[in-house]
Amino acid sequence: MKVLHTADWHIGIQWHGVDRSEDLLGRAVPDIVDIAVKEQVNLVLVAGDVFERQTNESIQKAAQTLKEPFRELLNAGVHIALLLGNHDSAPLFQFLRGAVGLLDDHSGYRGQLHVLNSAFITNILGLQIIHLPYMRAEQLSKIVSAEFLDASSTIESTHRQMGGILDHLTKARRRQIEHDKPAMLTYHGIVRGATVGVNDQSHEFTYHQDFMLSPDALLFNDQIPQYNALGHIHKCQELAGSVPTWYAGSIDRLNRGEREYEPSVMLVNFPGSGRHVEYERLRLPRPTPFLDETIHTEAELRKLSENLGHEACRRALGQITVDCEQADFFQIEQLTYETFPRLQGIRHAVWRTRTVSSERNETPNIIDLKELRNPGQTIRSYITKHEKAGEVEGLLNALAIVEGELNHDY
Ligand SMILES: [Mn+2]
Repeated sequence: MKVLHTADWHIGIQWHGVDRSEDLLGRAVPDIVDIAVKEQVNLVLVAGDVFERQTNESIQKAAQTLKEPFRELLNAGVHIALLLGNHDSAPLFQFLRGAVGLLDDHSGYRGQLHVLNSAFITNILGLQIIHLPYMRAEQLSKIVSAEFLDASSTIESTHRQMGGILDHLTKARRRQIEHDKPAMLTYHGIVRGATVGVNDQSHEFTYHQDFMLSPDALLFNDQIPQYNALGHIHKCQELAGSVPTWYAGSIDRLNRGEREYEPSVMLVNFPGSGRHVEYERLRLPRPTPFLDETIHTEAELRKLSENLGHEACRRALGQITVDCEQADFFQIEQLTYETFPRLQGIRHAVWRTRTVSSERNETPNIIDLKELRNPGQTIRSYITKHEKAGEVEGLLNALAIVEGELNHDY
């Protein structure tokens, strides 16, 4: 039984207003389908966040567009399992089943599309899969009795309690599997101990707002082939444990902070005999180039374009800082847009460094703040630098709460 574990597709996501469908549906997803077919996997598991946003037209369109790669997999006899992430909705998955033609009894596909939208166990081709979709505090507290929760609790202690409930639920499911047969656990959310940053930048800066699953609630039997397939954190990474435990990470770079990131999928083989799964991290071949360059002259721009090559320039996103005299800027700016067509129309994607000091005196409005790459980090460093020592902690806590409200799930 061979599984391709992927997660966090975020179909429908934009970068500063630029639609990323060409990157995700035009390259990353077809590349994943190719790998799945070539490697003859039995199951493609998307461990949550297939879609970026719920209930809007572009997402319905995305679901329509997903039907082609999904049909290709199902026709090739590959099963697909979609775990519900915090960005997904069960009706949308159902819509996708309709788009693919699975609501019709005579679809003729050799594979099946499985929607994993509750905390249960599903058996696919003999593999026991414990699935835990992303659960909000309200959903978790419905599962257990209210007296389990301390009404006077702070956000932090509530998160701790929610984490405890989640651990409890996960361990209860774990007890229900047949312990002499291979098993996989898939969860969309944070496992304590996972890291969230590439370089010094975090991917999803509200992680600390969320509750976490404890690593000891995961599968751990090293005498039976077991694997923990995680989603939600955009960075592909292995967690410590007695059985392989991986976040597959996102399938493309989503912002400039991820420009060094290598989007990947996991290939996991549950052998018919033996005690361990075999697994391999496969890097996706065509990640989107993200720029973060400073240039001074047209010659430097030409050299950069030569080094990257035409195709990479055509696809590139990111930012070009131009450090030049005002008189030269217009010309360089035009050439930059010609070289990197996707940067056109994006505020500050191409900008002249010397204009910063004058702009800084303007009162920032909320639109400017939202367009900052990482407003939370900007405000956080401002507080740390400029506020009195005794007030810093309180302000940082307040900021964390505001961030949680503004960016509830990203
Ligand atoms: Mn997520």
